[in-house]
Amino acid sequence: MERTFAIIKPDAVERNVTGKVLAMIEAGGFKIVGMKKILLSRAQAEGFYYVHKERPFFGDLCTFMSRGPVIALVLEKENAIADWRGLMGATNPANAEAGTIRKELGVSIEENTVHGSDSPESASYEIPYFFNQLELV
Ligand code: YYY
Ligand code: MG
Repeated sequence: MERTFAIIKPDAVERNVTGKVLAMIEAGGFKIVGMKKILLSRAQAEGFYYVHKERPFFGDLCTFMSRGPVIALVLEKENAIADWRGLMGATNPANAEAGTIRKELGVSIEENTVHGSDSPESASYEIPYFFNQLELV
């Protein structure tokens, strides 16, 4: 079994579609082993996305991610990291495949509804950024 880290981003929480995302996660065969609602500070968003700190979109991304609450999740499944990236769809919802979360619910390349770890290394950073071991069940 593999674990990955996911976020339901502020655009989805604002539009009351967290339940739709969670239903797609469960229908996709993922077990939710950790879940919490949190309002990130600007500094916490910057720390989470530090790998992108030199990118031109970094400032806007951190403003967006801290503008309202998010749902942080740890998902478990065989091949969870790759399978969750597949269910999310391409970064830009306009390029995402039908049936993916970003295609169905995404608004724009920035407000693209969900985050997912892109490798075991990023999952190892992102999961403990949000959860301690007692919160993963
Ligand atoms: O992993 P993923 O979320 O699909 O994309 P990343 O390349 O890691 O970028 C993180 C995040 O940054 C993306 O979900 C939206 C935002 N972003 C953006 O606003 N504009 C871009 N040109 C690229 C990414
Ligand atoms: Mg990424």
